[in-house]
Amino acid sequence: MTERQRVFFALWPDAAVAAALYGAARRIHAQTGGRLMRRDGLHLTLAFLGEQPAGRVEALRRLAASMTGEAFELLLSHAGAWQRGRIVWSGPGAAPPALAALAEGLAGALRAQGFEVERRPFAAHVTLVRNALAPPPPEVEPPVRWLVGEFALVRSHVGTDGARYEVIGRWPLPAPDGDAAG
Ligand code: 2AM
Repeated sequence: MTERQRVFFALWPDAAVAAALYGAARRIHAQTGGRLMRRDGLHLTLAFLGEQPAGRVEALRRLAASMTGEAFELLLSHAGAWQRGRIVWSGPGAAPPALAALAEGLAGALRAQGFEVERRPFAAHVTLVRNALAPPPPEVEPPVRWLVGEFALVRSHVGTDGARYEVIGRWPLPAPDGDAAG
């Protein structure tokens, strides 16, 4: 039997951003109840692929390396809920153009290579709580500022206590021309 891996492309925060996001998640969770996501698993999905034969992962790496994206700033200032309020997330007021371009570029490149990806429009969000019992506040206070300079390929190991994630590749997003670093 071919080994299969559950994989997706995502923005993966560094430790400082993960800590800030987790702080926001805890404050929101105090209002919503439910299951708080682990600090080391917080992420923003760019393109979800699901189960793939392990042999296809190399093609995903090549595809990622061929993407031409740019670094951008993401301000996670809004909160909301989906699935009858059970999934609570944080996201930007509007996705920065470089983020939308990266997600759409990945989806297009994946489809061109025969991978099945979601047809629904990209909705930038970081899931913070599952099985929420009450609605979140509409805003993340203070907002979480995330300077995004890379994207990642992530493998998810689904267990009885939720998913654990393993970053299996990272690719830089260079600063736009004329932008000072930092
Ligand atoms: P979620 O956080 O909104 O649940 C790993 O499972 C990541 O991929 C999660 O961020 C999850 O989004 C997303 N994901 C899981 N299943 C998906 C699907 N069928 N389509 C799109 N995204 C999915």
